[in-house]
Amino acid sequence: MNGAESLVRTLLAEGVDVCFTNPGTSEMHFVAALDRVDGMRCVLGLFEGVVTGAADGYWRMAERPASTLLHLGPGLANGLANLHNAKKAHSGIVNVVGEHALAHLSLDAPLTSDIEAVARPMSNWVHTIGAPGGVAAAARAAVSAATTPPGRVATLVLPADCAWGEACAGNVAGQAAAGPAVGSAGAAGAGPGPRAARRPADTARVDAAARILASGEPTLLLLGGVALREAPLATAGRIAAATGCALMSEFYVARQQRGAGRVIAPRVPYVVDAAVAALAPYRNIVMVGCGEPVSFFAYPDKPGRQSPPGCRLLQVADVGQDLVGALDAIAEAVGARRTPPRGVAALQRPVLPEGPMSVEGIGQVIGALLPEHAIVIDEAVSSGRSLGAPTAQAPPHDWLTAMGGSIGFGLPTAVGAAIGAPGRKVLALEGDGSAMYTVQALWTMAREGLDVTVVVFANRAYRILQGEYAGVGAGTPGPRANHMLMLDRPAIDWVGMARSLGVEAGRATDLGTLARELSRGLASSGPYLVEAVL
Ligand SMILES: Cc1ncc(C[n+]2csc(CCOP(=O)(O)OP(=O)(O)O)c2C)c(N)n1
Repeated sequence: MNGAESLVRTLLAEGVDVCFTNPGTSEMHFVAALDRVDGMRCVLGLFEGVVTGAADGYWRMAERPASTLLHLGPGLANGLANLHNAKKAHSGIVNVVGEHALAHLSLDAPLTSDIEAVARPMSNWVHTIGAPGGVAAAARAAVSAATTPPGRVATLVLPADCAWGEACAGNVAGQAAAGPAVGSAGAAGAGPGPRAARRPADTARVDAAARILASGEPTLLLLGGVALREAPLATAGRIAAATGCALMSEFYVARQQRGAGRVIAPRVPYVVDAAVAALAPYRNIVMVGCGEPVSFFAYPDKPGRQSPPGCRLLQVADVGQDLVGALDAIAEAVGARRTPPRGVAALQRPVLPEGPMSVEGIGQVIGALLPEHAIVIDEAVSSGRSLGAPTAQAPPHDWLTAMGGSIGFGLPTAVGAAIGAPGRKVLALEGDGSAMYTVQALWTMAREGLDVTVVVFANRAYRILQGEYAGVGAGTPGPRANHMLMLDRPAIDWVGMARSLGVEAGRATDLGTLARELSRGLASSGPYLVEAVL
């Protein structure tokens, strides 16, 4: 067995059975191993940003890592923006990056680069394999790193000679020949190695939080990470009922469970003035699974910290700690364990609107039609400003956003979410500018027959940047500046684009047609794209 086959077998033994790929010559032995080893679902992406974004979406829904296969430094570099989003979202990913054979590196062939240097900023763990016999142990260590709570980006560099060289048959079962910090647990066929548990919350912080919450002072309980799942949200709702505190979630959410039956935790607004106003009433902010609310960017004359002056901030647990346990302990301490939760959403959909396209109307259409257990990928940018309220009482669903703010996240993440949660409808809401970054994902949706409905909000502009332009104090854009913010010449034909990539599509220019087109997409079991012209 060669090193590449040992890698595939070890990943499978560790429970990693999906690989998003975009290979090249140096990865051909990994590709060849796929024909010899059963069980790895391989999904081709036509750009590495699709590959890495898909791995992010997969983790968020499947709650276990996928692997990626990337071609040397440039392939990895193409995937970095979505690895940045994944790292900020604390998604576990095992990147496998091909490298030249070790003896070839000194020749400085065209694709030679410092792969570890490229990997490091967007990875939590990086390791280059030194010998074929070290592949299995390194792969196990990579999976262990990726699954360390809350979830980490692990990048494993696989030199071509380590892929084609003989890895002794027993190696899958675990003798490391070379390489640092590569643990020894777990044999092929014996199931995955041990996984790190979440660290418990500090009891002194839990007690301090309980005292603050019970004080009667205006207090906000701010939630992030897995505290935004149904059960911990219900616990937060009990705490709110018992203490009178308010509940919110951080602005960007890796995965928030919302809709009927779930406790409502509105997101802190994006716009600084709105965020500052939303947080102004509170003397205390108690944080579980997130940090303090800060502005996305610095603006002249606007605060970076959004909490009011003098507000007491207490982080009970960071995103990698036991958030369920932390909330349970607070509930116990404030006597809320059996209190019915406050703020549970009742099922109430908006009425389907008619008339010209508007941001408010879009929210109502989505709220009226969102299927039960849908997975919403929200990269609607300015067109998504009014999605929160009209979907809060829709049937239960999950909401995913780009934690790292790097656009081009939505379509790839939809691919990964669909593969990570089969049987659930994925609805990707996309600004047209954002969708263009990783539009190749549509082809993967078509090829894999994924159940994804995409709505592209074709305002033919980087609309949000027109507001940001004024926000940073640059005034009103002149014609040359505006030229950098408009996408209307030429206008992108999204229906033609989708069809050329194998995805059926339709166009809507008013709310009634949007509802019909969205219904059509949601009724189909494969991918469908709606171009919503604003
Ligand atoms: C990788 C990356 N490049 C650039 C940006 C800056 N940026 C933020 S929003 C935006 C435009 C988004 O346009 P679109 O998706 O059409 O949404 P709209 O603003 O029109 O609602 C850009 C370019 C970014 N966030 N990430």
